[in-house]
Amino acid sequence: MLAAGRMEDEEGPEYGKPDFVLLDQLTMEDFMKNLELRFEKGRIYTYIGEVLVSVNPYQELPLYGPEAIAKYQGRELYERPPHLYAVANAAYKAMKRRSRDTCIVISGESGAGKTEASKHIMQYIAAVTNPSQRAEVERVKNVLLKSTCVLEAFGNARTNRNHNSSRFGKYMDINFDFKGDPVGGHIHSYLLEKSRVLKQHVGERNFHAFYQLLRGSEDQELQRLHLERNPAVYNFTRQGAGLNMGVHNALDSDEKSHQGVMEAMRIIGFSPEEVESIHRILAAILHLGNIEFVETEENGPQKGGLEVADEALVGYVAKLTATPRDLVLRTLLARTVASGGREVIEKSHTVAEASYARDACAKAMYQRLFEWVVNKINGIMEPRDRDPRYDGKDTVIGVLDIYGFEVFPVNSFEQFCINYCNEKLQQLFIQLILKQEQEEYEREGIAWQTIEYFNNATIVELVEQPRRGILAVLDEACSTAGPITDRIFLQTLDTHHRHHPHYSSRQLCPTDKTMEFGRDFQIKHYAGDVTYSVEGFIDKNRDSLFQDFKRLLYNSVDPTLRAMWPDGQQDITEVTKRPLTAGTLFKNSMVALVENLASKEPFYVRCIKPNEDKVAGRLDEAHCRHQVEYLGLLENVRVRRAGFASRQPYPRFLLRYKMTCEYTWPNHLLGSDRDAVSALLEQHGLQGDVAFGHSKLFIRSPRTLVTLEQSRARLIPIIVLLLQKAWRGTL
Ligand code: AOV
Ligand code: MG
Repeated sequence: MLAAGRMEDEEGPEYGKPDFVLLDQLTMEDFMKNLELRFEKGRIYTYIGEVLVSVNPYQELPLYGPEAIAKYQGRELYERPPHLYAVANAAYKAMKRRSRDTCIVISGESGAGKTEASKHIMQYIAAVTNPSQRAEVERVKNVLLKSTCVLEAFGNARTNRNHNSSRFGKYMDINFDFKGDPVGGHIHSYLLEKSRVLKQHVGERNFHAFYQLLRGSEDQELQRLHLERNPAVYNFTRQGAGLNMGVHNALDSDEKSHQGVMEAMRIIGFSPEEVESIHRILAAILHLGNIEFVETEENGPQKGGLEVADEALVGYVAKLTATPRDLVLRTLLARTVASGGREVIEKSHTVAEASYARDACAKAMYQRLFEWVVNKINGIMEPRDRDPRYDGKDTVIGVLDIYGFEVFPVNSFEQFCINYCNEKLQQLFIQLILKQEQEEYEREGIAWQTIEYFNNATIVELVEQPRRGILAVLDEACSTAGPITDRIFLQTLDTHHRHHPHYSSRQLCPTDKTMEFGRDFQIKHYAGDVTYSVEGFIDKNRDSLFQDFKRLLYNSVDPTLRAMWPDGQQDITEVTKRPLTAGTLFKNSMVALVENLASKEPFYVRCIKPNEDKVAGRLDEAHCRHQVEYLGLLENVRVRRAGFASRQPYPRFLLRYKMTCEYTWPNHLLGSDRDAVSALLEQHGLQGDVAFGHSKLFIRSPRTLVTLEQSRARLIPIIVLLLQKAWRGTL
């Protein structure tokens, strides 16, 4: 078990190296030994330069809270033991000092601790800002903090990999004014895994919000919604009915969370009517899920041989969505189609079509609800009451917490998108940390030996390449008129990628029995091999919903629900343009995300999952080694070691340390800043640890910086005293 002791300021040798760069020898064995040693001692954080490696402890450690925050506030990265707070602080300082947008990119596989990390970062930022207690800033901070709880309720679910797994990607910008206080924010959400609304794997649950509503509502409220408390009553929640949230903290039951979410929504600024609408929509989705269709003998003009097994449910859906009952029934049983010109005819569904349409509607209702919640929060967080003198000069810290790489026994379109997203982020990491680093040495004229690393660009290409990439082939299949099967889609993929080193299928590799013929393809991802079942790919990519449902919900008298369906205004005869597919929309949003992140100064948190069983304090060596390998952490250290831990432009270096040297204080009279820096380092005996670039000083070991920092800290009180005396004229 972990020694959950108090956080120490010192990082003695018994805790291993706080930075992997400081390892005596850089082998995988040494890396793992250091990681394990630190983990055993409750040191879950370790640096690689400015990158933070974090191992999920699966238990509460006394590392967080106001006391710990105070220790990191305003400090330099190396002054305190490695911590998320130090990274948050570094990102904040970089933004404030240099007026540069920064971002914190948190990556790692499902359950590695990304979401928890993002919450600690937000808490740090909230704690260290707004010392003057401005009301507007407090309001924004409250919304920022509380939004997490609401989004988790609607966007997280229990999976077999993580009991509180994010089923959407989240990138949150926090806007800061010229004083460095948060004045607003914006959340971008990425592809919610909405298929979960319909179906969950054994041991998994639907989104938390459903169980919270059922288990946490008062009896009266449930009666109003025509709901029963037991989730086993509903098709959509039956699968996970016996399961609790299962989150780390045992107190976090659905019931308690419900109260927390209600409170958070109130604080954020959701009106009671809006909260009521949200609950009605959730309830309507649950009822919709229980509606079943049966064929009838009689062939009435309206029903066309189809009817709903339990008509009371139709009444509930109509009441909860504030739409006419007859119309709900008609929309469930038939659809209108344009038959040339402005003519429309009504076409009855078969049982299969009606069930399909019902499911598509349930998924879409949930997705629109989720997006509406995100937009509502964004509206409230939009920066307002800006000082006109500084308007438009906000700087931003972005925090990225996205769904981690995941593999399940059966993987579908959603896993494909999630894992593609992780490939993109890994690529960005390579570009920013490895490539950029090497390029800088070249630019500055510093001798450099290139380091080999696995570049996953080829896998990203396999997915997103125009025309031949998997997404393009999928789109092509979706736009083909007439019946196109998942099997044909797979065959086309095989034709295009039969020689691709990262693609295979059973047809191409008949000896591989892990894949099923005509059903699966496999991608060798940077983080491991994943077999995807093509079943449902085309359908999920097309993501269509009959216009009748959109129109029905747009015509609701509930203003909140109506606002979620603006496209319901269109008439069936006007709906001709094919909308972008889910895959293409996702790809576009990923490209934009990566561009956005690349334009900011990045800070990285690399999360590691210690074991597959969510057990506290147990680190499985092989499991972690695999992650260290695919995350490219050893290469990261190598680049850092071959290179230099820190680099600073000469003027900035002088500004900070000139007081520590008689030749440079208060101003140097030497030829150039570079000469002055050289004299300063010589006086400290540190010249052996640095290299002089064209414009920057490159410092090999963090110890050099620590020595300089300590020397500076010793001198500051003396200098302050001298200055005070000078002002008083007593000197
Ligand atoms: P994830 O965000 O990386 O997975 P989470 O942040 O949800 O993973 O972490 C999973 C669980 O691990 C949490 O619910 C906690 O129980 C525990 N945990 C994580 N970090 C800590 C910590 N610092 N201290 C204590 N417990 C922790 V996913 O969202 O599935 O990719 O899609
Ligand atoms: Mg998460």
